[in-house]
Amino acid sequence: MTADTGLVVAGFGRVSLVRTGEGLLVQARARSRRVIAVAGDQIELLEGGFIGAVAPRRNLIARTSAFRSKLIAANVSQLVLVAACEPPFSDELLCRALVAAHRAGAEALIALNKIDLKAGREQARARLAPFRAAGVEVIELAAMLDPSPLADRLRGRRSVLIGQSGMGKSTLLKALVPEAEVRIREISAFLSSGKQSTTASRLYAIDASTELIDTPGLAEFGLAGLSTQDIAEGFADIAPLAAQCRFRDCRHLSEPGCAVSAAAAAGALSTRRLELYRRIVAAP
Ligand SMILES: Nc1nc2c(ncn2[C@@H]2O[C@H](COP(=O)(O)OP(=O)(O)OP(=O)(O)O)[C@@H](O)[C@H]2O)c(=O)[nH]1
Ligand SMILES: [Mg+2]
Ligand SMILES: [Zn+2]
Repeated sequence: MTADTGLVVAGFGRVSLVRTGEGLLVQARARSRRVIAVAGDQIELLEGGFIGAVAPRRNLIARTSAFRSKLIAANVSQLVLVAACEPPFSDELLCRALVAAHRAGAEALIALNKIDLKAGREQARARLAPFRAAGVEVIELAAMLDPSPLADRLRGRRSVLIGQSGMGKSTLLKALVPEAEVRIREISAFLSSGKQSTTASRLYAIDASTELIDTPGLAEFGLAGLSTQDIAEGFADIAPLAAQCRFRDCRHLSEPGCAVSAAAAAGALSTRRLELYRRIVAAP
């Protein structure tokens, strides 16, 4: 048997849509129930349309509850967290995705979309101010008018669009991917052909070295399994303060000598950031 390698463009359970080395799109099926591939996975493609093995991952973005884990994408270089002026977005969800990005060793930035909408714009900016203060890059744009502010930031990377439903992820994708309609139709045909859910992530090429993954809107981003320390490290403003806490295992809840609590009390750390950190620690 000859083994070729392929890139998973969309995966659902045991079935995946795979781009072969020659650039063809083929459907492939895992032989084992234990093999689950997701967009961004490199797989071994066997004769007969079978998936041999999933190559070791550089990283895996997944959201995890106490009951199950949902794969979002594999081997990504950055997360683009899409928020919008309208409808309102959850800053807690953004925090959670930033923790996941940090944990995965991926870069992350926030794209504030629909900046053409005056309603909600100042409120959205205010909600993002604590993120900017923490050093998170925020790009403002209107996907429908001009997606170019994001284009530069994507070049040469594999990025995954993450955000709540209605934020404009797919609109961004359509504006950034050449021949997007054709590419979307190819993948949609596959996803609707079998029993596969239409809620899989989908990978698109912008150019030879630039890829963008569209994902279904999410309302929750569970971080079950992450320790308090893991979560603190995902907060770029809290992590450096933690080194100055009296106790090395300080959770920054109500411990004496906590430098994080002190910074918030002194106004050096946004109280909203601390509140979100504590909320996530309480129920990761
Ligand atoms: N005014 C305005 N509307 C936009 C912009 N970008 C997207 N929209 C609209 O926002 C709505 C939602 O956009 P989608 O791209 O479908 O959002 P999504 O994030 O992919 O949503 P899900 O697939 O449900 O997760 C659509 O009606 C878009 O036309 C923008 O820059 N300005
Ligand atoms: Mg969409
Ligand atoms: Zn502390």
